[in-house]
Amino acid sequence: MDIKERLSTITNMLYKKPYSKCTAKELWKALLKLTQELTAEKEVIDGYRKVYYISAEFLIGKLLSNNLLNLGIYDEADSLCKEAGTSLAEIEEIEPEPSLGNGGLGRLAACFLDSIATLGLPGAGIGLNYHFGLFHQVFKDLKQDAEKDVWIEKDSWLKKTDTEFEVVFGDRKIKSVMYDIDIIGYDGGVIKLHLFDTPELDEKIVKRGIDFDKTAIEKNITLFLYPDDSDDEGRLLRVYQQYFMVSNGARLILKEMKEKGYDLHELDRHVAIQINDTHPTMVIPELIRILTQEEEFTIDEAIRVVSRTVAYTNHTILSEALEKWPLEYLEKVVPQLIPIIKELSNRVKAVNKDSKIQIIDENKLVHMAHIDIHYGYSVNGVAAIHTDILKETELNHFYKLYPQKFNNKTNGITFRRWLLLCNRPLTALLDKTIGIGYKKDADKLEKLLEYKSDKKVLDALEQIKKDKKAELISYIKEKEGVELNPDSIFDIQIKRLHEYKRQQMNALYIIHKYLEIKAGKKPIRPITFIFGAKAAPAYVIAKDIIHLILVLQEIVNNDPDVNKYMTVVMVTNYNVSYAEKLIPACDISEQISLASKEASGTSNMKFMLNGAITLGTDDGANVEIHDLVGDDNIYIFGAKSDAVIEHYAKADYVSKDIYKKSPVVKEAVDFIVGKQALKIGHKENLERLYKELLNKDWFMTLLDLEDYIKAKERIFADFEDREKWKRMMLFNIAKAGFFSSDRTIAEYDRDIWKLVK
Ligand code: 26V
Repeated sequence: MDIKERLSTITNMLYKKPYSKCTAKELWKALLKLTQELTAEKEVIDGYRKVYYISAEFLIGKLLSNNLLNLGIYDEADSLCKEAGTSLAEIEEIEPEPSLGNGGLGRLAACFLDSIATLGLPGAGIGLNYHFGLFHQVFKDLKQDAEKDVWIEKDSWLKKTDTEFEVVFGDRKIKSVMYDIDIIGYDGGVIKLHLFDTPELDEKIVKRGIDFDKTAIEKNITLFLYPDDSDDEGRLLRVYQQYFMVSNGARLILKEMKEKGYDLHELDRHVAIQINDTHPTMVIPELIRILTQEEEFTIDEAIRVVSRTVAYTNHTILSEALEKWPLEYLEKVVPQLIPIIKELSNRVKAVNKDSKIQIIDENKLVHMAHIDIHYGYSVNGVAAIHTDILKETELNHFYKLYPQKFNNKTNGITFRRWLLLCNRPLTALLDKTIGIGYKKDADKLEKLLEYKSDKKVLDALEQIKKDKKAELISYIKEKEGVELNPDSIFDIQIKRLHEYKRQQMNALYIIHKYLEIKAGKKPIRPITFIFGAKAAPAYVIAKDIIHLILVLQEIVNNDPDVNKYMTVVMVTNYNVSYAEKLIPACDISEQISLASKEASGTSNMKFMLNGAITLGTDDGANVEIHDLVGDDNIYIFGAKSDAVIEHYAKADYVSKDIYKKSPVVKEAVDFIVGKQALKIGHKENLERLYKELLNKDWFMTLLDLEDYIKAKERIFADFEDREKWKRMMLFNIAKAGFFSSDRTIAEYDRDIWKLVK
């Protein structure tokens, strides 16, 4: 039966009418059902050895278009929708976006599942089913406000399974139930994302915004991702969540081993467990506990087999983000793990007294990453420079102990979502010029270089960018009520809000430009500055930075002297679907983290693939982009990571000195607490941010500001050399193949998982 007939059968059954008479909402449900039926007919990839990717986040995005594409029926489904007077793009607006992640770490996990399924590798994801996700961002009074993000509807991709466990904590037991989401590979098989939840959850305990009783654990455990951890109750809840995730995960893995008739003593032969950052670390003591207490392993046997099964990925060098739990929290929440954790700690101490590598430190803090490194068989960073910094600086003591465990796996992105789906015109152009081979083998994108002097192709690239800008303009007009100029340069920074990513530096540039225009120095071409970012609700300065950007948006966009030349917009509730609209429309990709601090970045890769030019520091994967495209096709500025690391080591960075020395810097910083800003914004927020920049500036914004301003002037000027710019676009697209997550996953498999025999 073909797709058309099958859709008809479904709509007749559901709505007693043909698909051509259905509304967009009805078609969404019918296509969901059709996709689920087609998926059920496919085989779930299995094998002798399987990887379990355990992660607190899976930022999978909307799935309908992605699944239809990967099933090879996108175009057909789209034309059927058109017969009904709608389109897949329109239906996509109805589909809720699963809110199961925060930023790059979660999106990476999603790209990885897509590639695992596409490459036909036996694997699964294990995580939690947060009912209200991270949070839904709204702006009120020029400030971020957080609301619950309701994404689960009656008809959804989630399928309840009959897998149920009971998770035992020190002070309670909580029932669990497993939900599955099918992950469909591109022209490939199916794997499962297992999301654990509890039937005891009570959504009604969320009162105002995202407030709820943090002590009612069984009612709240899967309500939110990263609940506020500014107090003990919040931090304890995070430990409950983590143990809930790994205890269920461990049970599932062992259950599958047994069902396949494997001997648990051979766990390491059949299973690789990839620990995505430290959130799932407790899976190590938990597996050891189960094997010793329930499976008659000796402690030596259990430690040995588990250590050969788990591998750890580090995603940050920021010390405040490396989890350390007070032992007393763990004693309360998971007392059964305490003897194991102490045993693991004692074994380390027995052979090495170095305080830097201990699991339990002198303050009775348990260093989760240290458990992973001592008792895992692989430790990887996520970009070349990041892995080098881990080896040479942050984790140097561990590297000296276990050099063989350390390896790099430069991140990647799935080209299905970040090219084939979000930029269909560019995909069509590539198909026409270089053929379709790049869809299975991303390195083939390099063939595009043959067209570097082909006027038709270069003009087509420019036209696609224009069209994508036009689409974004109408979307932003509708969502944010802001009018953008189609002839302006689109300069975009979209990522979690964090001081090290330095959205505040971009804001200071905007102030600088605003003042220049006010003084009569007009830019050759108007510029549109776009931001998208959520700040953790307890991260005060991050929220102050959002406030500053929203204040600037008001000032700039309402100033008739200026708004012809520049516009600022911070989009509301930035998420995966917003990214899919922003990235293809971008001219300048802002990747301006303080060198050494951005482990990799992945939006830099998405932008590059869509023909945006990177303006960035020598950090994360920017370094590899730079190596690939060469000096002529990227704009790199600012202090290098070595210099930054040295500043920290010597503690010799004083932001006030730069402020005093540089009139340009001073003028921009002073604007934050000047009359104009205070008239619109809040004194408390603006003054706090001003003081932070002057007296601390831990992420060295002022250090790079002047250089950043120069680099921006250079890139804006070059935008006017249209021939040069189009060539740069082409170069970036052609060289992006390396960043396919298919390559990354093939490397994980080759070096760490070894799934293919
Ligand atoms: C988490 C937190 C949470 C509390 C507040 C401070 C803070 C700072 C950083 C983090 C980062 C957690 C790990 C993470 O998300 N890392 C990101 O992983 C991406 C995928 O590897 C990578 O591209 C990004 O560079 C990296 O920041």
